[in-house]
Amino acid sequence: MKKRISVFTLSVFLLSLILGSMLGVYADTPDGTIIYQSNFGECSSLADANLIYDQGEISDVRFENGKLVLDNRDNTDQDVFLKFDPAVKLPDGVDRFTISWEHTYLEDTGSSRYLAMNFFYRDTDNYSGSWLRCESNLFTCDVKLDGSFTHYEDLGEFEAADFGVTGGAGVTHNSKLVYDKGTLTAYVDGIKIGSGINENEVAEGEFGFMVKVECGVVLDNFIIYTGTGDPVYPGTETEPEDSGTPETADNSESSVPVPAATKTGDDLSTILIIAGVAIIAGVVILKIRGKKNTTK
Ligand SMILES: [Ca+2]
Repeated sequence: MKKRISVFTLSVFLLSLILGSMLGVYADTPDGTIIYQSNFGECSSLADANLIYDQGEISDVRFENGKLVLDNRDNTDQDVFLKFDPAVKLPDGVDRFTISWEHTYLEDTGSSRYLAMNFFYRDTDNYSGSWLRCESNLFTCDVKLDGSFTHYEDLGEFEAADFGVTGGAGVTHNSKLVYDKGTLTAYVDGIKIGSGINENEVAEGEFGFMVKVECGVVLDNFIIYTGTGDPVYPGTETEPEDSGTPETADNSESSVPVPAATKTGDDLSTILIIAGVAIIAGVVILKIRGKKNTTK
């Protein structure tokens, strides 16, 4: 009888271990988990950066000095939408994330042309996001959540040229979007420049971005991660690249896009393997115990 209880206890222990590990991964993804990252250092095509077109195409795409150049200035036809392949999505149960990137607009980019970050992207008519742009002398920020726009024009001390669509081409900035359960806040160079709230927002869909017609932009240090703090780089305490520092060479870069879909798949496989091994071990133990009991 004593042995039966210990086998039962062991089974319950194994089962709770399996369920615990599954719930742990799917309901409680830690803040700072990177779901996409690229410094574009080892890329020579959009596919290398896990990017695909979803609408339109940019005639001049190239990688220079470890940065992605998207020169859409000759395109007067339609805005170009890009997204990730494999798709980048939030892990289940996560509704807080940060997108951070470095951008430089090219000379002669048209007035009010810009790069826009999209999230909860279902298609070109159905997504949320934010764009930061200059309109003549005015720097504006739009925040789009669940189809409703908030347009910010009074952004205080900012000079349009500093944010560079027309006058400020060639100036590199670090932008960041922080989404926290329906509240979106936009930062440029660490300064808050706009925000929007929509409590009805559903945290579903993919991540991507849009390059406006007549816009040329250089992208670097692109990262999407869970939570509103800092990203956690696996196996290292330091960031792989000091964002904002101009690059001369790309030797120091570790440019490996981390698509969410692959990560989630790997996690799932690991769980299934662990669960399988645990179940087999449990059955073997039960059989051995059973044999011992019958031989006694
Ligand atoms: Ca780079």
